[in-house]
Amino acid sequence: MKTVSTTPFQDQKPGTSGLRKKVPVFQQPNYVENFIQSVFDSLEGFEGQTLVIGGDGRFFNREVIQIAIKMASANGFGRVLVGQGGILSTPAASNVIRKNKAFGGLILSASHNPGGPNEDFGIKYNTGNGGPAPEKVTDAIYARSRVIDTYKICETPDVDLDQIGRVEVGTMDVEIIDSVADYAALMEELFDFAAIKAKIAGGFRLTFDAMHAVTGPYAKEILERRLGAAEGSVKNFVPLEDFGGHHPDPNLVHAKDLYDLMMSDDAPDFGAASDGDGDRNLIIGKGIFVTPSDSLAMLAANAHLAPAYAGGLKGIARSMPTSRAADRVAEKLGVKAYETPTGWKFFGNLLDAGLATICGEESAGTGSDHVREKDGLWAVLLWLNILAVRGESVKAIAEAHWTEYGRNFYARHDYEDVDTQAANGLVAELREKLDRLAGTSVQGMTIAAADDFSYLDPVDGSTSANQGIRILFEGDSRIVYRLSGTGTSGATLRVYIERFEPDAAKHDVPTPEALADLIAAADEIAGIRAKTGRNEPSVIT
Ligand code: VG1
Ligand code: CO
Repeated sequence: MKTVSTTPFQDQKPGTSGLRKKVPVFQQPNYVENFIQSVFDSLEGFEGQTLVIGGDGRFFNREVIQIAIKMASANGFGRVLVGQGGILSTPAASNVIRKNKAFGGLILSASHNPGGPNEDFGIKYNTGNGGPAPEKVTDAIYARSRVIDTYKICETPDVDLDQIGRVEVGTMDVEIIDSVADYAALMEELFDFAAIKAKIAGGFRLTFDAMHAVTGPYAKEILERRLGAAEGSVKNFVPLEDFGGHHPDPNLVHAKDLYDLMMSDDAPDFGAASDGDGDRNLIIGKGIFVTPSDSLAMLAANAHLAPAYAGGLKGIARSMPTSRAADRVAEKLGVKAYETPTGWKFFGNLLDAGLATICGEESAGTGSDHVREKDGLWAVLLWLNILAVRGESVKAIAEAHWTEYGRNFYARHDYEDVDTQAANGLVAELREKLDRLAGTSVQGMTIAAADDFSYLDPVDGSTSANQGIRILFEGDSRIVYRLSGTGTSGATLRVYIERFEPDAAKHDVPTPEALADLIAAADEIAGIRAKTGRNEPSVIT
């Protein structure tokens, strides 16, 4: 074991979901070591305890895992659990942490961002509940990273990550574990596999695009081997270091092939995809795309049809920019609805305290209290369970839902890689005029209220301010503006647009049409075109 002198970096501030940078940034001498040591220095009481390490298999994953193992040993962890080949999906890692009562875990991923020598990498620390470290921990990590002057590492040979079994690194045990087994077992506990299997055996066809990312092995095992989906139902199932050159982002832009197939005449009954690290989900029925916000609401409304949720939900939580469709379900179920800032770390306390059972974000993230991360395959399986029990199509279920609850038309417009100063200026100007907006009218609509979202955590009493600007119109339409905390170049402006339509006769209007006046209002209020120089968003989801 040795202690190495180092000099701090000033840019190791974790964002919405861990530290994310371009690979060459992480490859600077001591960059990875400094950050991992800053994590360890911010924790107390891990001597002799277990640390879980795994990643989404992207470029640089194996190198960082070797460093993390040697540093965990030098810092006094007693045992490290590593997914075989360095692979653990984010929800699977959360499960391994919980199941083994580990002290915490390091998840190596930049999620939906592209991978490769010049693309993105990320490191995230999760606590013993299996969830992303809360802000007080990430703030401490950042503070430490700015002054750190030494790190500890064992000078030992690399561990063979592909060989399941146990080895020693210094005095620490390293166990290479099956990446899929525990997760697949958990899914079998939650859902009615027999019902889904029978449905598939009866001719129900599904397709799942793993996007050459981490869910490939999980989806192959669960959907094809355990549930009997035809071989080939799971596409792009070999995790690649560069995701085949694509963005492993399951949206209508990057999973366009899937979308086109699902809209075609020979579409299967159900289509889905997940992202780089397996925590997101895209759900497309034959001829219908289900927006993530709607999917959250529909899953919550039907969750009782799956064994794990047969006893009902304790509460439903959504991130602030997520549409309010889920709130309407909570109201009907007579349970509480929670509104948190963007990022899964804010759901942890609600789940731990038993206040919420199902959580979701508009960014294709849904999950429950089974782990402390959002979970892509979980959402797919809950949908399949619901479809098996109801015996209706996705389209029929969605339309019936809208008829019952009304429809929240929804879209997110992303302006990527915008000049950072311009983006900050746009938000600053919005903040400055917030107090004067209420009562004014834009595109013929009256603004009822405007604020900058601040969250008071009901469990630990902490406050998180400046979490996004909300413009609420009379009639319950809404525009939200915020800057992304996961990008690695320039700034990304996200504009979230939502309109509630109670009238079932108007539910089949195309979304862009239903939102046209709000889209125009979003530009008028914030001056997006003028300030960013962009005439249209880079991505619409
Ligand atoms: C985005 C999404 C957010 C999600 C986060 C991590 O954050 O908007 O909802 O929790 O990514 O998702 P931001 O700050 O860029 O808007 V993932 O799949 O990285 O783990
Ligand atoms: Co992800």
